[in-house]
Amino acid sequence: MSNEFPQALTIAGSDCDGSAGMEADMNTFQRFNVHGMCVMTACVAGNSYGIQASQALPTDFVDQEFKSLADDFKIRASKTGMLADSAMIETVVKNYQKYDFGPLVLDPVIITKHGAMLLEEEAFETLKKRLVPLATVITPNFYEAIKLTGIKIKNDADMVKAAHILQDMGAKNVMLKGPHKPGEQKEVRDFVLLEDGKNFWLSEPYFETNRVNGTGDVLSACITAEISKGESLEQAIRTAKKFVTAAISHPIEVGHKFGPVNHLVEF
Ligand code: PXL
Repeated sequence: MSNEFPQALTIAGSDCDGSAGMEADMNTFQRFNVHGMCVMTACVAGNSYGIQASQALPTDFVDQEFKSLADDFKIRASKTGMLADSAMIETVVKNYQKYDFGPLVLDPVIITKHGAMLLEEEAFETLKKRLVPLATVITPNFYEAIKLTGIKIKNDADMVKAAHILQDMGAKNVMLKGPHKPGEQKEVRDFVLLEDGKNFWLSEPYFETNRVNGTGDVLSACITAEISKGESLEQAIRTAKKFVTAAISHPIEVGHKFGPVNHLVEF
């Protein structure tokens, strides 16, 4: 077997309702014609009303997941999602440094849009010190950028400043997602700062909906899928922004409250 088909990895938690986490990542990998694999870090019991319970997996089991994949596959790009706690971050760092799993897309999953914590507070420092320096690209949302940089982000200049701080913390490239203010805005603007200093804004229309579960997961999974196929990071970021906008603006009817974005949207 030649093992050359594009292969991508998500290191993430499972969300049992399929809207976010590992399931959203795997759907997105498939949508972009990449063979997806997953190192599962945690399991979340949840639905469109919220999260009811979550459980981190034993780190020695996670070690074995990495080894099993490394022993057989040729993973060309990886992403992280929910990492739960410091011990899990350390496990991911150790394994990512041990094996060659390609560029790393770091989606710093901290809290859901509805306030459920997906990373323990004491793990922020571990994330900043140990994982951010390994990131090929970091894709924080507005709230996560505030948490990671410690600055108040009130305007475009603050977003630019935050992106530079994240780069100074060791992330090679930054895609910082702009705020969403229901009723107040016509577009969602993200700021991108690349390793060579090139920077630009990406803007797409704002679509008012409560079906946005998994938005960040789908965005970072799309970037991962595209770079696993050899696409440039800049083009992968541009594609991901367009795809997420399409996935949000063509909602599907599942669940009673906060539904998922449409992973299968025509694109
Ligand atoms: O979308 C963030 C996220 C990531 N990973 C898991 C989740 C969620 C949100 O619910 O459950 C496992």
